Amino acid sequence: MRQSRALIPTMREVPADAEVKSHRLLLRAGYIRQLASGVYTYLPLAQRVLKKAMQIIREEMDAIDGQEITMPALQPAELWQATGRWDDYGPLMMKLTDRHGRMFALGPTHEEVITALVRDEVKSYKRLPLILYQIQTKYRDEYRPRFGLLRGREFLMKDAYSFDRDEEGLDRSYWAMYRAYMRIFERMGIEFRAVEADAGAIGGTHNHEFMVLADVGEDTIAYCSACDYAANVERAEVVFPPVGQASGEGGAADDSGAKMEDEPPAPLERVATPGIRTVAEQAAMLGLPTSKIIKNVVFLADGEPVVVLVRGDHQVNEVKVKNALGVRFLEMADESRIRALFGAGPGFVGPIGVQNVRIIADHAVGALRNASTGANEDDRHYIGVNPGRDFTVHQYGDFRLVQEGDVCPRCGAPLHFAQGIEVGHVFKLGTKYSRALGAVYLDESGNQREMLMGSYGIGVSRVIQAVVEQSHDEDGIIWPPALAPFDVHLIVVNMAHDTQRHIAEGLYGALLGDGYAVLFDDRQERAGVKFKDADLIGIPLQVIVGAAAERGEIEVKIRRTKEKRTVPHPEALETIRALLKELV
Ligand code: 9G3
Repeated sequence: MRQSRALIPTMREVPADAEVKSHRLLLRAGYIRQLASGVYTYLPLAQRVLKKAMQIIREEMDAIDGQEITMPALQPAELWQATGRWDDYGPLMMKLTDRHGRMFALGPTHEEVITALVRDEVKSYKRLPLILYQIQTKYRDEYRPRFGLLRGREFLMKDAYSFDRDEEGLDRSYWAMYRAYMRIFERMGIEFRAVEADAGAIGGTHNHEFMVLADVGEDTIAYCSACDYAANVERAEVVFPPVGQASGEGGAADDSGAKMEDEPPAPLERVATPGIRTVAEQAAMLGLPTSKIIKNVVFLADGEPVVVLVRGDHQVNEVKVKNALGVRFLEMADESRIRALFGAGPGFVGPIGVQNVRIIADHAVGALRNASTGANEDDRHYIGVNPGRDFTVHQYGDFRLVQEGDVCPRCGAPLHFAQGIEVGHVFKLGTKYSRALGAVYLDESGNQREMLMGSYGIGVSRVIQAVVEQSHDEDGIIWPPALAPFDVHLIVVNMAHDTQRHIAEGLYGALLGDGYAVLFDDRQERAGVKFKDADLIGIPLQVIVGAAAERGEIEVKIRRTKEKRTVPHPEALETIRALLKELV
């Protein structure tokens, strides 16, 4: 492609609203342009990257007998009403009415559509297992679209769905898809981790997310230093009692290291704590470590009030709470509701003397002795609080987020933490949709049975920006060769110079003849502009034809390492071919 003809509108300055590096780089390097909030046009360079990503995905889906289809984005409301999900997503689901007044969703995902299709077209066990997939635009009206393609309102997803006879069949499909995802992300040249993910209310152990490790990732993953355990912190289990402690609720030691149960229980006492706003202030005023503060977080679980108790140095894990309560909606109670329930503001809530509110507590709270918590009166707290004696807990459980210092639930080694961008997610769905929509098959004996489903997504437009986030430097993007828009960036320093132009044209023709994709910077631009643009665009290998061409020499530069080599022109092609084999 001759760059003098290409639409690659590079920019020096960047719009202020681009908060992350990868978003800024895709704008500056002329890959994308925003049409509206969370809605982007993929310009030619991005289109070429997407095409390579989709090619890798298609090859790996086809390799496990996935069959590609394309489903509509316009989805009748009736389908979503049949599965009860029409109102589950509120304003996140984009809805429209057609000219006859019929309601439609702009498809955010396709479980309903695919299940209805297979229900109507597949009746016999002979047709199973079946894996269908598509690469298609999805619509989700994010409240605050941000970070460019990482959280858009219209985005490209590969979504696949498997249909099996039974659990064993689903298991085979699930792990075949899992292994295909491993191959896809390896082939893309991405540094990623597959992590256990929250299974939501439908539960089940098999549910993995594929995370691109990057500091701006919105997900936090916990991974083990010794074994291959890795989990989204939303799901990561907390080992209780901490490894090496006595068993049972009384086994925890506070952060002073003293064993809890050694302390004789002190009398319960109400103290004045004027103006306390935070756990830290409460601990400081009462001369206690934060681990001896009992934090009370008030939720409405499907509208019912629940107070969750965790230690002051821990965080509530809302996903674990929601799953344990088995509710559809879990939201924080607002201050007016808290006052109505407890007679005090959020910082002064406590479990003592509380009626008609469900009280659940993280295991670590049960091990506390002589702790402090809210007295359900503004500017008042209790000290000498002892769970069991002073208040009852309806349910103990693992309700906190793992954090630094926690150990691996599999092998006990220390956990490490990293930020990740979710680019893939594989789910076992079971019969959730086949039951709701009646997708059944007849087995060998003519018995009618529900199909078992899995659903498997890759954020295709998201993954290309995640790669940029993970792979760039101060000069611009550094594409892994598998995704680069071109293999070679051929740059002529001075197109008005006959020798340079002649040598470049020769190399261009030869490389195209070899089947390489070449971006040929033939513009009448200053050399500095060309070099800056090349580093910004991020093609893995630059071939520079400049003044040295007079001496029969050209220069090659490896974008990732910035290593430069001067090569005699006659050997240029061989060197470039060898380097491309090394890089690709
Ligand atoms: C909706 C809206 C947003 C949604 C969903 C439904 C996420 C929804 C979960 C999934 C599950 C899998 C197939 C590919 C892999 C992920 N956000 N999810 O179901 F109506 Cl507005 O999409 N779907």
